Amino acid sequence: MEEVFAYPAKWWNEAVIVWLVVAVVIYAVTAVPGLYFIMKYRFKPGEREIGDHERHGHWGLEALWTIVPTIIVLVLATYSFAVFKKQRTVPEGALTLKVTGFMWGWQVEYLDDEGNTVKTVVTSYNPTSYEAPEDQKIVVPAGKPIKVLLTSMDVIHAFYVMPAKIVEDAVPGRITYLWFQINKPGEYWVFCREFCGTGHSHMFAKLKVVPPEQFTAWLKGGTDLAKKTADKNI
Ligand SMILES: [Cu+2]
Repeated sequence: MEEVFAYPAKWWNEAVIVWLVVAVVIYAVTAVPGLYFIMKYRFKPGEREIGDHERHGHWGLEALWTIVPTIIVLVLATYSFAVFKKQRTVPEGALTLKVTGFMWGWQVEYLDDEGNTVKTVVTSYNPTSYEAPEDQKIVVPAGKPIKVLLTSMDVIHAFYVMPAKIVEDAVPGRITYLWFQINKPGEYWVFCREFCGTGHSHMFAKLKVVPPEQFTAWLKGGTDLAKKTADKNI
């Protein structure tokens, strides 16, 4: 069985396939006969002129093309709502981060079970490079659900966790949330995805996904994550 890379990315990818297949099939069963009928019933001089427009209804056909699309719409709506529900329901045992956007960076607070901040990472604006210093990387454990509480200090930003394909607005004076889980350790991008000013295009951060033991060590104050990571060569 193929290992799942990230949630909710997995469900989006599936949803795209489902919608694409339905759309292509509907296109085929409507457009292809459509083209055929355009040719078959096109106007020919002397044919079907005045008084020659009798219409015959067909109840079976009418019922078919009312019932079948209704079923398709209901199935897609139910399926899509189930995906939406999964994407909005944070799994048990999630690690909680409080992320505050500002022009132009992110302040990431790691909260314990009581909601106290145990560690803070602040990313900064870097107009000249796409590298991030080690102490500005947002470190999270692999294979664990991460809940992100979002807000903003100034204007509306949006926290986009690219590998997990999830985004949510960070609005001043309000707390929004999202959750994600990435199973494969590595370094990934987080972007601001709401145009928030001249520094917007550089409002990115590196998300560093590490094995859970390494994460625990890092959270306990170990600032030697860079060294450990290099030693283990991941
Ligand atoms: Cu922003």
